[in-house]
Amino acid sequence: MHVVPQDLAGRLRRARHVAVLTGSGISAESGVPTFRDAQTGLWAKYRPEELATPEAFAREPKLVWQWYAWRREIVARAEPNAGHRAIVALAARVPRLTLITQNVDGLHQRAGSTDVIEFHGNLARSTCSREGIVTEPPDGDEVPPRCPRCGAYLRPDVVWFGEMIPPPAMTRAFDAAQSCDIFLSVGTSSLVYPAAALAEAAHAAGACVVEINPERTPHSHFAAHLLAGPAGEMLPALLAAVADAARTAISERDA
Ligand code: BJW
Repeated sequence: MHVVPQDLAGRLRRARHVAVLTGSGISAESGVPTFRDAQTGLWAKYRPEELATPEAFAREPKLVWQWYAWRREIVARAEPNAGHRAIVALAARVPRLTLITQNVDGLHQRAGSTDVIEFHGNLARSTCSREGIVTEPPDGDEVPPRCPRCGAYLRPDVVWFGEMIPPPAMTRAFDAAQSCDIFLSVGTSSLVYPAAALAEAAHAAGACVVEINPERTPHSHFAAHLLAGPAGEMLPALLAAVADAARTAISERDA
């Protein structure tokens, strides 16, 4: 059983707005490899940072499309885990919770989270590489498939290195980071910007930053609390501690 500091549980119980930023670590316990985890099988010889770029797609569209097709299959077989579900339950306990995810796997939505800010897109969707319009791939064997409107290649609707974060996601995420009382950074290496700047903005605005990760990150030094363990265990433990704090507060009020 993981011990959650009592002052953190009390603070979370009283919070008016909680912002949660998740990274690929939260889906690790669902069997989806983290972004920087060693790739397996056919993909072991490629570095993810080199495939997730517009330059790689321009050079080798078939290879990049096939990498995403492989990852789509892994995600389709995966199920949300206790960490995803704990965020759904936490949202029901606090007046306001903003969930921002860097993940492209859609597992938060499948767990029941609504209004998720998808900072880096979603690999289940495809867009036209020329016009940027979200489009269903047509039937056929061509890889990558072509846009039915203009004939350009379709690409996954994700944000690659060097590309802009969708402006509405950027605005909503930074607004939440700057207005929350508590910022939970869950399962992210905090290496990729501008997502990593969200915790920095929350800290600068006076929020209590909590990091949930088995490993330290470049943000650990300013986190008020480090819950060093897997998200699938730490988030349910945090939720249970908040429920305990709420029960204690009620019995003290009624005593
Ligand atoms: C567990 C766990 C368990 C394991 N429980 N935890 C400032 C400084 C330096 C560079 C830049 C900067 N600003 C911008 C840049 C450039 C670049 C960047 O950040 N580079 C860095 C690598 C240095 N950023 C960009 O290019 C961004 N665009 C941009 O800045 O545009 C500017 C612009 C302006 C105007 C015009 C044009 C452009 C875009 C970044 C897009 C990133 N996209 C990706 C790919 C998405 C599609 C895909 O998945 O293929 O997003 S990259 C990849 O990294 C992916 C992830 O969402 C993201 C974050 O990774 P994440 O989730 O943190 O995964 P890992 O693997 O790194 O870490 C997993 C963690 O989980 C670890 O810590 C484990 O310990 C932990 N863990 N098990 C809890 N059970």
